[in-house]
Amino acid sequence: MINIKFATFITSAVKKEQYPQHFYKEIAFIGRSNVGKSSLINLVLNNKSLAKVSSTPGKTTLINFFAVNNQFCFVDLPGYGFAKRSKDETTKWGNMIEGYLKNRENLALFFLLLDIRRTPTDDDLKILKWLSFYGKTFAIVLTKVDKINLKERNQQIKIISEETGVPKESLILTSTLKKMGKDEILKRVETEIGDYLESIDISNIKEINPKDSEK
Ligand SMILES: Nc1nc2c(ncn2[C@@H]2O[C@H](COP(=O)(O)OP(=O)(O)O)[C@@H](O)[C@H]2O)c(=O)[nH]1
Ligand SMILES: [Mg+2]
Repeated sequence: MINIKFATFITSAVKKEQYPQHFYKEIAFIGRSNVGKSSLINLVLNNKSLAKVSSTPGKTTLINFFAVNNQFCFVDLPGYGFAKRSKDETTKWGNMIEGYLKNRENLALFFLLLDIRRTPTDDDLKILKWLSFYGKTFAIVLTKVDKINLKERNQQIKIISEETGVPKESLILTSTLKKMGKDEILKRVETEIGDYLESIDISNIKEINPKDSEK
């Protein structure tokens, strides 16, 4: 199992030219605002300061890159679903996400977060369409599982599975409140990039200097 030793903020980006230049495989996270993305990234990385970075005013609408163990990279994509967002902002958001999906060869795995209590929205489904259009590997993570009882949970799992076309048993259940789901997330990451992790000798990898990549 992947052992998280440390994670550091690398840089923020909007377009391709601003993405960090590295060979790290990237694991991207996306979801509606308030779905629990920051909380989940914190749980997985045991690191409270990272989410602080991504909730810094201005940075929530950017793509934020974090190096993990100097082995791979977590990518925090901007949230969506703000009722008040203008058409212009929505277009900008779409271009940013689609641009990342289209252009980033490092992208190894994509986690789409859905609140277990909600039926997936058009925006959620739009992301799924892009993922299959660009042939990207993804997993669906259900958040806030603690908020409903077992019966409701099973009902929601059935609805979400039907709406997304993802088999029930492939949905990853999480609750940051109950510290549930961290191992499942890391296992999924390992399934995807385990061979790559074994192939790199981390003793040779230079420490990332965040200032370098922000130039
Ligand atoms: N009960 C419960 N609350 C959660 C969970 N995950 C996040 N929250 C709460 O949901 C709100 C939004 O979480 P946050 O991580 O900031 O969402 P983000 O906007 O997607 O980054 C916060 O008040 C969190 O405390 C969870 O698993 N269970
Ligand atoms: Mg957040």
